[in-house]
Amino acid sequence: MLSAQERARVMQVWDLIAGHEAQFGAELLLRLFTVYPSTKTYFPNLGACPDRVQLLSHGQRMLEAVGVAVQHLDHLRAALSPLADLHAQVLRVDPTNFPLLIQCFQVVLAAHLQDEFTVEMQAAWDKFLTGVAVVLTEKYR
Ligand code: ZNH
Repeated sequence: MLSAQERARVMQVWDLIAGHEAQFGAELLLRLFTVYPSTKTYFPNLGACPDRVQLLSHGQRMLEAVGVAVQHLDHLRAALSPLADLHAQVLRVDPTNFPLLIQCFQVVLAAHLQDEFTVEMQAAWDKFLTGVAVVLTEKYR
């Protein structure tokens, strides 16, 4: 669980992203597909030749879900339950992909926010995203 200080840091970072979900999300996906090409196999419409409009639209949906998680830090499991069903039962994304996305997310944040994205913020954000990934992958069993 996140400490009060970690929560504050997660919120602080989210305030910098909010309103730019599509751009951050598109960059995240492009980075994920480029650095870890195997992740493209899950996105038949998007991975092969990433189209800017689709990257923005899927990126926005993904980041909006992250925003929902930020608003429900105490109830991640309940808030993300439908999304967990989708990833486990429909999309069947292998859980090993989540740490790859988390890593790319942090690089995108660092590239944008630079000195504003402090070591402490990265630590809090890593813990938060790992919590989200745990919820999204726990219905696989
Ligand atoms: Zn995911 C989808 C989120 C991870 C793959 N996703 C999705 C969506 C969302 C999300 C919101 C949409 C839904 C609807 O529409 O309903 N994800 C998310 C998050 C995360 C994720 C938050 C983390 C953090 N995913 C992921 C990964 C992968 C994926 C890692 C792989 C690699 N997803 C996916 C897919 C899809 C999704 C494939 C589908 C797409 C379409 O639709 O096309």
